[in-house]
Amino acid sequence: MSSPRDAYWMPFTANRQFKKSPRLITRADGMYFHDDQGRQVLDGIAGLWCVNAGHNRPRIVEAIQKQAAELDFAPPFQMGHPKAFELAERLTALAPAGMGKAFFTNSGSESVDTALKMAIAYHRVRGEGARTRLIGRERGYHGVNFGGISVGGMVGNRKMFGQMLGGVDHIRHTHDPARNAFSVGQPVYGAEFANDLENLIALHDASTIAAVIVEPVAGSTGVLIPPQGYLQRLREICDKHGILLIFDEVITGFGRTGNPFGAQTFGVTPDLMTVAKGLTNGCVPMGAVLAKDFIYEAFMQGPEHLIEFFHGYTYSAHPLACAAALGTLDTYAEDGLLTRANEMQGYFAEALHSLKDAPHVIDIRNIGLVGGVELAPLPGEPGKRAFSVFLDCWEKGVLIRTTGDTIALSPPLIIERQHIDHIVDTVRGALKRAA
Ligand code: PXG
Ligand code: PLP
Repeated sequence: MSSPRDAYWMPFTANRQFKKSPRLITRADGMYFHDDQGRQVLDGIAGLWCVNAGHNRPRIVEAIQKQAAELDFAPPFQMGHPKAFELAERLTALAPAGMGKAFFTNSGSESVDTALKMAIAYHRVRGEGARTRLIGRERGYHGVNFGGISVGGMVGNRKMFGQMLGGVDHIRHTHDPARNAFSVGQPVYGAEFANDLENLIALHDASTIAAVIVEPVAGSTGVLIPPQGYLQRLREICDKHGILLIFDEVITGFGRTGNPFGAQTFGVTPDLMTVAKGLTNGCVPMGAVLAKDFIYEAFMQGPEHLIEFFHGYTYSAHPLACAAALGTLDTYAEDGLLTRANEMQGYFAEALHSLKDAPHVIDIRNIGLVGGVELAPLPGEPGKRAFSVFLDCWEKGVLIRTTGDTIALSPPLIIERQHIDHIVDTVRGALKRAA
């Protein structure tokens, strides 16, 4: 029987559970959502890791309103509009040195597939067309398009969808609770996981490998912080073998770890970087790929009237998205938000790790303003315990996120100490009530 809510096939949602007992958000402001029951709910996850400046920020709202009335759309192919160029300048100025080019997309998933295509094409335009292989990592999340799920490593996102891209291989993930459980910040053990890349090079030969893609901090899979020295080791191996290193910074971008990008927090510069989410504070869909200059330059050859890279989206650099992104970057700058996680991370870490003795907790992980609290699964029912904690927190007025049996927290970067206390106390209460 169809109900008024049956037509909407919801993404990454337990549709039947939701429709029996919907959670409808109607309004948001600052650190809070408001639901259709008139309740206020503290946002512990920045919407979905994206509303880094908090909700309903006036500069961004005004920028969008003004843009909608001024220029609704401009074709992005063989045409441009001023804000696209301005945004590319502003964005690359925040990026690590040498990453001077920005290509626009509409999401993290599109950014990932764009970066993978850039990597393969880059080698081809340089005469190394045999370098087509892509290397991802177990438990990686790189969005939901075919390229992204091929290099991704979350079984639920892959197993239903056939063969995916050929010529993809994976290194191991870095989660090692036996040695690293309850690490504060970067775990000590595990740089050697990066040596898996050497094994794959020995297996396939470097001359067949285009790129390696990893999240600096794996978010979606349950907040896995890179072990000390791990990303440096990956960089060294890529350099030694002429392989491009792609950082997927869709979650770590825009201040999450205490710097504009994770690359800066960890002191490792990739060749390509994918961003989305916080680029527009979640207000208008937008993503981007930031590229080192040498990658762009490699494409700039042949007759000048010819297109150099056969790729782009109808809505690449959409005027509304560019306006939202510029308003967002202004807001980040005015409020010092891209480094605020540095100031708050000590308090956040202490509060989070105070859950160590709460029921069911088997590991806690954190960096900047992102945290993971891993629970022992209910026997034979993976994910169920954490989902019950999620529902309990929602009832109590706090929005958290769970993936498997890990609770993920990634609050807006405007968070204050009392909000951190509120989130952690609510999670603690829910853990006490959980089966
Ligand atoms: N790469 C990474 C590292 C991401 O975290 C994407 C790509 C895809 O972005 P789009 O905009 O296409 O969704 C993401 C997105 C979760 C969760 O629960 C995380 C994401 C998306 C949905 C859920 O952790 N991250
Ligand atoms: N499908 C069809 C039939 C199209 O014409 C287009 C774009 O023109 C697309 C898909 C791709 O859409 P987008 O550029 O928004 O990704």
